[in-house]
This record gives sequence, C-alpha cells and structure tokens, in this order.
Amino acid sequence: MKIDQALAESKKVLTTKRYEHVERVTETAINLAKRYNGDEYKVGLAAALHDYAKDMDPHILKSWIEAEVDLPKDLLHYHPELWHGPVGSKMANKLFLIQDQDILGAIRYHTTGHQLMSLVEKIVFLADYIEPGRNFPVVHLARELSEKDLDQACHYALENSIQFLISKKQSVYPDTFFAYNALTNKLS
Ligand code: DGI
Ligand code: FE
Ligand code: FE
Ligand code: FE
Repeated sequence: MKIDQALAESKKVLTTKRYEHVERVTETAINLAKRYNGDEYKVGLAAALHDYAKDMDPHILKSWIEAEVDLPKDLLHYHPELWHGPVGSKMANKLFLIQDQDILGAIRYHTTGHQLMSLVEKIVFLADYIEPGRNFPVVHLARELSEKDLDQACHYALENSIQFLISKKQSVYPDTFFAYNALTNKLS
C-alpha cells in the first residue's frame, strides 16, 4: 500500500479536522525519519493510518478488542480514548493486509507507547505529539528536543502526558509507565 492510498483510506472514515491532523502527523513523521535515519515509508504509512479508528463508535472498537485474542482485555477497563490505536492496527492488518510489525506496532502504541519501542514506533508517537497543529504549553520544548534527541523528546512527551493525566485525576494505562521508565533508565 502506498502512503497516498493510506491517506485516502483515512480520509474516508475521519472528520475533516481529524484527517488534516493525520496529514500533518504524516509529514512530521517523515521529517523525523529523515533526521533519525528511520524508514520513511514505514513511518509515513503508520502515520497515515494511526488514527484510522479514531472516529468510530466505541461499541465497534469494544467488539474488536473482545474478538482479537492478542489485544489486551484490560483496555476495556481504561478510557475509550485508548482503544483506537490497538483496534486501528488490527484494522490495518485485516483491511489493508499490512503485516509489517513495525508499522502495526507504531499504530497500536501511538497513544500510550510501550516498554520497548522501535525507532519507527518512537517517531510516530512523537510526530503525533508535536505536529504543527498541537498548541498545548509544553509542545514548544518537545519540538526543540525532537530536533536534538529522539529518546529525550519521547521521554519528555511521556512525562508530560503522565503529569497531565494525573492533574486531571485520570488513570494512566500501564504501558505509558513502562515506556516512561524504560527511557528514564536508558537516559540516566
Ligand atoms: O488520537 P490523538 O488525539 O491524535 O492523540 P492520542 O492518540 O495520542 O491521544 C488520545 C487521547 O488519549 C489524549 O487526549 C490523551 C489520552 N491518553 C493518552 N494516554 C492515556 C490517555 N488517557 C487516559 N485516560 N490514560 C492514558 O494512559
Ligand atoms: Fe490517536
Ligand atoms: Fe499521541
Ligand atoms: Fe493522532
């Protein structure tokens, strides 16, 4: 599948606003791949499909999580916002026949991260966080870090996401802590 085809598929199922975010994430991810010697095709394709399931009915997402043996059922005890990545990766596999584990992992883990992130996974995770349409307070430093050190930038994004969720008295999915801890250890 070509990146343009993947973008066209996302356009079919997303609101205009969400689709424009996907276009910006794709461009941001390809630029990060150039900087960090990542596979431009893999990050571009994963970014083009990362929010494929974002605007779908939570009942549909729930039924995919229940049906897919290798999707963790504990997701159902966390916020429905966390469901579109894992389900989107399954849809990319079943509907578009994508089999590359790096691409599928980047879609699956783009919201939470996970313990052992590949280069492609880190790039898509970070691109989603820093794309030019984002305007939360700490995004500026995240963008600066993204030009210097991919691990530090991902670590900063994870740290701020955890702090943000806690400040809102929301739960934090364990994979987010595993991703944060792994990079904390790697960077210290
Ligand atoms: O799909 P996007 O809006 O582009 O971005 P995303 O998939 O990274 O994040 C979707 C939302 O999920 C965002 O508002 C923050 C929230 N989120 C991320 N990690 C967690 C979380 N929400 C909860 N409750 N727990 C988490 O661990
Ligand atoms: Fe998302
Ligand atoms: Fe994200
Ligand atoms: Fe996104």
